[in-house]
Amino acid sequence: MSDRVTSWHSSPSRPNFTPPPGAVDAHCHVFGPMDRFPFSSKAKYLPEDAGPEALFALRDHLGFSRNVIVQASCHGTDNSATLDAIARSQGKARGVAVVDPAISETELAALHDGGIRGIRFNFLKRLVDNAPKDKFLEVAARLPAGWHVVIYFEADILDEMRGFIDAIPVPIVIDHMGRPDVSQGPNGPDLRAFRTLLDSREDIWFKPTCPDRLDAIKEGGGGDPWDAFANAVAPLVADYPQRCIWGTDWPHPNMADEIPDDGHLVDMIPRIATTVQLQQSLLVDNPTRLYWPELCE
Ligand code: 0GY
Repeated sequence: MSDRVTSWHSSPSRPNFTPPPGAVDAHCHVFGPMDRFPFSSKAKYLPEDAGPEALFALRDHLGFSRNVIVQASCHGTDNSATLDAIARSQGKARGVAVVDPAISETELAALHDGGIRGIRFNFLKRLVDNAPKDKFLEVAARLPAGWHVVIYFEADILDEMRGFIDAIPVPIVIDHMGRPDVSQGPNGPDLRAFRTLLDSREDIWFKPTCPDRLDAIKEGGGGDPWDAFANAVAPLVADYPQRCIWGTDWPHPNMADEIPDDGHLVDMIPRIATTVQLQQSLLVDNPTRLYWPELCE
C-alpha cells in the first residue's frame, strides 16, 4: 500500500445555507487515528488520520447538530474507531457498523450500546473483496430491534441487486442513491430504475448525497457547482420527502483528485430540497426518526 492520502479540504468555506436546528450530517466517516485504530490489512486506500475532533469541528463550522458516522471500508469490520468517535460525541453521534456476518448476538448488543443503529453492506469492487449476499441476509435477520441496513452499490448492478434487496427484512438506506449517472437527467434510465426500486417498498430510504462523486469532472461531469446533480436529484427529493437523509461524506474517501469544499456541499442542500419543509424533513425529521427515534416519541 502506498503513501497515506488526504482527500478533505483543509479550510472549507462557511456555507451560505444555514441548516435548521437539529440538522444531522447522516453520512460521514472517521479515519483512525492510525496509531490507536490501525487500518484493515484489506484496506483499498490508506488515508491520513481524520479523527473525531476534526469531524466535530466541521459539524460546528457547517452548522449541524449531530453526526451519523458510517464505518468506512478502510477499517474493515473493526468498528473501534467509529465507536470511539461516537463515545466522544457527548450524545451527538450515532453510527452504522460493518460486521463479520458471523457476529454474535452479544456483540451486536454491545454495538447497540455503543450507539450503532445499522449495518452497511458494501458492493463496490474497488472497496471490498467480496460481498456474500447469503451471509448478509442471515445477519440482517438477526439485527437488534429498530436497526436498518445501509447498502452501497453502483447503478450498473441495480437489476441484479433487486432479489437481495427484496429479501432484506428491515428498513434499507441506499447510499448516494445507488450512484446514478446524473448527466442522464431526472428522467434518465438510472433514476427511473431507482424510482422503481423505491416504489417496490415503502421502507427504502436513500441519501441524495455526493454531488462531488456523481458529478465529478474526473468522471466526465461538470464539477463544482454540480449543476447536473442538482437538476437530476431535486425531483427525487420532492417526490420522496419522507425517505431521504443527507450527509457530507467527509472525509471524502478516494476523492484526493477533486477534493470538495464542504461548504459548497452544504450549499447544494437548498438546490435539491427546495422548500423549508423539505429541508426540515431531509436534515432533521427523517434522520432523527432513523437514528434517534426516542427523540420523536
Ligand atoms: C463513501 C464512498 C466511498 C468509500 C467508502 O467505506 C468506504 O470506504 O464508502 C467511495 O470510495 O466511493 O460513501 O464514503
